[in-house]
Amino acid sequence: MKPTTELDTIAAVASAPGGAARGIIRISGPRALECLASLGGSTETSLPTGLRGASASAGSLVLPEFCAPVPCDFFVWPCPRSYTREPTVELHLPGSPPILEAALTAACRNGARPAKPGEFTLRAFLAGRIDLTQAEAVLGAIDARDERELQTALKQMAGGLAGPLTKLRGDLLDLLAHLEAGLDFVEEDIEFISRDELLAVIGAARDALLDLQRRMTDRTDAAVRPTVVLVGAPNVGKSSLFNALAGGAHALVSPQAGTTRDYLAAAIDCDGVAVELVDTAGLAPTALDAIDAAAQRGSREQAGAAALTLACFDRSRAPTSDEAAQLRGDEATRIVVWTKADLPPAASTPALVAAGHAVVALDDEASLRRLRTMIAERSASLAGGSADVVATTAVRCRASLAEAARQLDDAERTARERRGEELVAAALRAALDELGEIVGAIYTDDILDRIFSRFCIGK
Ligand SMILES: Nc1nc2c(ncn2[C@@H]2O[C@H](COP(=O)(O)OP(=O)(O)OP(=O)(O)O)[C@@H](O)[C@H]2O)c(=O)[nH]1
Ligand SMILES: [Mg+2]
Repeated sequence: MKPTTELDTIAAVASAPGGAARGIIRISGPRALECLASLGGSTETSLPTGLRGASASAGSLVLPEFCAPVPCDFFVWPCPRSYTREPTVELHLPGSPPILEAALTAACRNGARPAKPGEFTLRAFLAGRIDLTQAEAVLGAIDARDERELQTALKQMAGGLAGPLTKLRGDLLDLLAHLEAGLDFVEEDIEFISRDELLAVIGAARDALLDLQRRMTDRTDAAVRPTVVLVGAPNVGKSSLFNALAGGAHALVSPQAGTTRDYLAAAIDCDGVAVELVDTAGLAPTALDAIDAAAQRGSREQAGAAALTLACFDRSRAPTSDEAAQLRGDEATRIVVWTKADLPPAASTPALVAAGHAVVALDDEASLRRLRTMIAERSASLAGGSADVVATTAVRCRASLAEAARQLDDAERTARERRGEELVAAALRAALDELGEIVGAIYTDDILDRIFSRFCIGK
């Protein structure tokens, strides 16, 4: 998703899908209040502009699809108090899907367009309301599977990580400003910062960084490497995927079903998370012979002992009835992987591909990279532990934190050895760039895409 700079107004159903007592339509953007007025809501508030908080009024919505007006509470958040820092309106309606759909259509007829997944949170990030770690925490709270994960996400959303990172960046920026001022006045022999002060600030920054690294790595550095097992019917491409992820031709691959008989393991690194990847023999409802039966027993044992399974399905052919039954499950301990995505999909498969599934082709490095990230995040979140950072952030930021720490070490050594303040400044700048990537002060479309495309529409 590209960061949108055009100022259009977006609308979406912000409540959970399905029927409920209440349903919410959220509208955000410069024309949100006009849109509200066209829908019949009041934009009046008795407070002067600037002091205005949220206002609420009860009324009704006239929708052409229905013969009677629909009761509606209108909530208005004037700019910049809203989540997106844009004028924002919420329509609280009876939570019936046809009513919500009609209200969304009405909003889109009156100046809004349908929001993309995560676009409200993307706008909150682009407006400087939250940093990237907080955006990831929003996703972490939505996806939390238990109380502990929810608490972790809520702490991070409240700035548990953004706060120390902002302070650290501020301290390093001040230090850099002093150093650069000294470089500008090098002829005058004015000392802007003493070497002891310089070393003290770098040392404190290094400690703060170590603390952040510890908070992010407890969860992902479990003493026991999690076992990730490839399972699926014969010939779906498990061994080929094993080779692609493990980086080499470890497992035998052939067009003949039943190629793999014994399991094979390799230690691999997924985005900095070490896992044990295991390839197994294909599982079929009935075994062909005694060897096949033994091979399948081995596969089931491996799958049973796995921390995480990669359940593989061939996207280029329709699933068997056995596979269709397996697809209905939704477990935290497995990732559904659709293989052979370079081939045309079978007619029935696109409808079965759900959010959270991986779609991979061996010749598409980006699809393999996404799968590695999914494995890392899921393993990290399953490992639990004491980390107080959501798994998505921990996995995304590990490399940046390690590089920032390396640059600070470099800065400290250079300062100690008096090898020139230009070199110290260069190392500090490199460390700041890495920290900037963590909070999103420096970002690429690719990073935003990876984070925000996982949100659902309306968040
Ligand atoms: N076009 C295409 N072919 C693939 C892909 N992945 C695997 N294949 C082919 O699918 C066939 C089966 O691949 P394997 O990796 O041996 O499948 P398997 O699931 O390990 O099979 P068993 O060991 O028999 O259970 C081979 O001919 C592969 O070349 C892919 O991404 N695209
Ligand atoms: Mg195989």
